[in-house]
Amino acid sequence: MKYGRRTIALGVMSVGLVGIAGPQAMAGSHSWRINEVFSNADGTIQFIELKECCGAANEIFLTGKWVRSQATGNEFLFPGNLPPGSTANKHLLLATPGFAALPGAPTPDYIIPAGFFAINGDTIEYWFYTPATLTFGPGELPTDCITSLHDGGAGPNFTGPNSPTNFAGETASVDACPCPWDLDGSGDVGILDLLALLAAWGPCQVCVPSCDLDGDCNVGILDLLILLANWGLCP
Ligand SMILES: [Ca+2]
Ligand SMILES: [Ca+2]
Ligand SMILES: [Ca+2]
Repeated sequence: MKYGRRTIALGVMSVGLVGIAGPQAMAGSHSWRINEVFSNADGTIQFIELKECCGAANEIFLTGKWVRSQATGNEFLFPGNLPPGSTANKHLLLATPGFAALPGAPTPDYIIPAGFFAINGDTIEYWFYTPATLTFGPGELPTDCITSLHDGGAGPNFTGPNSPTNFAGETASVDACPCPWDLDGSGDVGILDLLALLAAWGPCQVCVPSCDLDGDCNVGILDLLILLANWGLCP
C-alpha cells in the first residue's frame, strides 16, 4: 500500500500535474484545442500549446490520449489525468528539451522530442477530436525564432509573437535564437564563425539559417561587424 502510493506520487511529480483515478460524471476531454505551435529552423526548439476552448472545468481525462503529428508520425501519450474542476480556459504546454532550456521559458507540462512535428506542413491532432486539429501548409509556420502560428478558430490561422503558456498559467515570449552569431553552434562566437561568414560572403541564396545576421539578404561588412561585436561566449 505504502509503495503503491509512493509510485503514484512519483508519477504525478514527473509531469507536475495531479492524476486521479476513475471517471466522473459530467466530465470529459473533448474541448481541448491545438492552440499554438512554434518551431525554430532545425526543429530542436518546438512547442505545442493546447487550450481548453469553452470554459469547461472537468476536461480532465487525458490518460492515454495522444497528440500526434501526421507528417512525422510522432505521437505523445498523456500519462495522467488533471485535477477535478481545474480545466476551464487553461493551457497545456508540450515542448522539446531545447525549449525547456531557454532562459525565461515557462516550464513545459510535458516533454516531447526534438523534431516532433514537421516544419514544412503538418497536421497536429489531439485524439480523434477533429475540431482540435491544427493544419498548416508549406511556408505557413514561421521559423524566425520569435513568431508562432496560432489557431484561428473558425477563421484562418494567424502568426504573431509566441506566447507559450503552461497549466499553471506561466507564460512568456521566448527568443529561440539567443546566440545567432554562433554560426557553427559551438557555444561561442570565434574564429570558426568568422571563417564561415567569410566563406558565405556575398548575396544570400538561402537566408535562414545563414550568416546574414542583419537580414538584408547579403553577407557583408555589416554582418562582419555584428559578429565581431558579439565575439566570445554566448549569453
Ligand atoms: Ca499561447
Ligand atoms: Ca561558434
Ligand atoms: Ca547582411
